[in-house]
Amino acid sequence: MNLNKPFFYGICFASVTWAISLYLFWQLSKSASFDSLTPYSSISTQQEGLHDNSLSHGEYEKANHAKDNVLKKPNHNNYVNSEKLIKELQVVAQKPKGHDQVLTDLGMVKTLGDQKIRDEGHKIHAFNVLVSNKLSFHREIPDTRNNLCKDVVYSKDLPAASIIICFYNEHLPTLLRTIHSILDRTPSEYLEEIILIDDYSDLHDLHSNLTKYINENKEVKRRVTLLKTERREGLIRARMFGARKATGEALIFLDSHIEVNVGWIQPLLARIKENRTNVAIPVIDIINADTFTYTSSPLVRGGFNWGLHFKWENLPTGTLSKAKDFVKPIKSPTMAGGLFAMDRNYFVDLGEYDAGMDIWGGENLEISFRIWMCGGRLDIIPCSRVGHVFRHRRPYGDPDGKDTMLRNSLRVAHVWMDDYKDYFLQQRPDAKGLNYGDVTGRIALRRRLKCYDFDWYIKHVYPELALPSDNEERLKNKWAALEQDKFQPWHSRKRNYIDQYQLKLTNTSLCVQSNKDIKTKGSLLILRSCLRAKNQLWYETDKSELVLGQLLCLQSGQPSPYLYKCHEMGGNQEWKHKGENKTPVYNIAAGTCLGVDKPKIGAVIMMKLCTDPSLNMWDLVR
Ligand code: UD2
Ligand code: MN
Repeated sequence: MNLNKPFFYGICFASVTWAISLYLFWQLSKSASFDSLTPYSSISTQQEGLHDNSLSHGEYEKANHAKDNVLKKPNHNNYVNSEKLIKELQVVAQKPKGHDQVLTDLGMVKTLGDQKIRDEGHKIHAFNVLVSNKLSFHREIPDTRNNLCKDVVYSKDLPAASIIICFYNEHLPTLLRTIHSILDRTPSEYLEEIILIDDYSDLHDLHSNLTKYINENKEVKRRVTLLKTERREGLIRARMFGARKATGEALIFLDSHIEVNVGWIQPLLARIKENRTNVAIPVIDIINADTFTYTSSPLVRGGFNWGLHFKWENLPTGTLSKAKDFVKPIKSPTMAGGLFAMDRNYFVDLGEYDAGMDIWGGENLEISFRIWMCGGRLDIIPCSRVGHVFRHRRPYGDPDGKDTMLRNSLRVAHVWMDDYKDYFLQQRPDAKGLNYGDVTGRIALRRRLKCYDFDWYIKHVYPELALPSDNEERLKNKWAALEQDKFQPWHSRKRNYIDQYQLKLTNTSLCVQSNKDIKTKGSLLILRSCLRAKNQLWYETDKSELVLGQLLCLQSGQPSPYLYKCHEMGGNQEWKHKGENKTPVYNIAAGTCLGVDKPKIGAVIMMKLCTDPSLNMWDLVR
């Protein structure tokens, strides 16, 4: 880069000043933002806020049918059972010291080089590699188990596990953090081995760098076996490939971008030891894809809809009525797919996976139906917690461009669902005529295992599932059973405003205003002459959101921020400033600041490097 020296020193000076001022600011505001890791912190004010990505209920249903489906985060709003007990028992996780400061600072884009790493990382991995690159492989995460879990004593005599992790083009530091979290938090007597399966990744140097890392680290080398498939198999066959090499008594499947929490493995293994046909799922905590903050997930269970998309749902009424219910296994009709523990021989006896399935999707419902219908059971284990990076989109597809989720789901429907498959086919008319390959082997398996039929599964395992044929009365009862419609005190919870001001560009009389009406989602922001009007009045919440006219939140975007429904999940709606005049306004997820190209009326507000003080300093006009 051709930078002249004064300019370069100027940038350095500005970054240092900016970093110091942010640090001071966060020191001051630490206590105010401290509870952002508690389960109650992400409770939205409205029912619509329920689901991830600020979708309304209708939009959520639509998104569930969207072709490019990704696994969505479980949402804290799903808490419905015995509020008081939950408050007492559910963790208020303590953040490791300095947690927030470290994370926000790491996300800051300080140079054009940072920007490039961030943007390219987003394209390939769909998460913030800039932050992940800088985090320790051994970082501390909050212990999100409830207090009762901490007192449970498990037998020492537990089966040892082979951990199977397949990956395609995974971000190396994130994968290494996955591995180290396992090595750091798993007593060695329970860890038979970690088997990594590189599913024919084509990312430059990934395989060789990983091989080198393993060879250079004794402890890693002793525990980890790295395999590579001979062609891109997809996660289903790649997992089977790994599982067949495993020697541990138990198998634990994990994704390649996770961090296991304290004491995660014992409750899973203990559950398998009770009965070899028990399949155990940890609670999947949330690692924010924008910031890598680790937060606790609520106790919810797995369900599905008739588009055969997995969904999180409320626990049935009464599931959490006594304290001990918070450590007991929770029956789950389905699993999300990525993280579960199972006896190895039972996995084989039950027919592994459907090897006719490609790349991604559907295998989680297939194995869930198969477990329940063929004599096993599936439970979520509240005392085992594993964090997973939930992405907003899947950054890869099928090499031939097929919709593998649809094809795989068709196989599920034809093998396992009997007449109920018609509901799926009605939902997905585009599945008609699609070649789903040969399923005779899987039908023979079902016969050999003498499995119950799908009607049994619906009636005994998932009676709460709404059927398209249900009348209004029956639907109401089913929803009531899941407490979906009951009074939920937090729905009336007000957003907590802590400040209000106009954002005026320093040394001008121009303020940030919505380009369109303040009710318009997606509206950009522009500079206008300052006027004490609703479309210039920002309300700051205790979650560091900026809500224009108490309606929509300011959300970072590329290249410009815009107004969007408040999702209360932080990240792209989380803004930091010094609380006084001449402050940058920094977005946590973007790592950049509010700024403009020129200080003139009509200039569009953009996300800019925080290091250019002339066009990104703001006065807070209260
Ligand atoms: C969820 C599951 C995931 C899987 C999927 C449905 C969790 C936390 N994750 O989606 O495990 O069950 O639903 O199929 O429950 N991979 C390969 N080869 C490929 C594609 C993916 O090895 O061709 C790896 C990938 O690197 C990752 C794992 O498979 O480690 C799961 O993929 P994902 O993270 O994209 O899936 P996710 O979490 O959206
Ligand atoms: Mn994943």
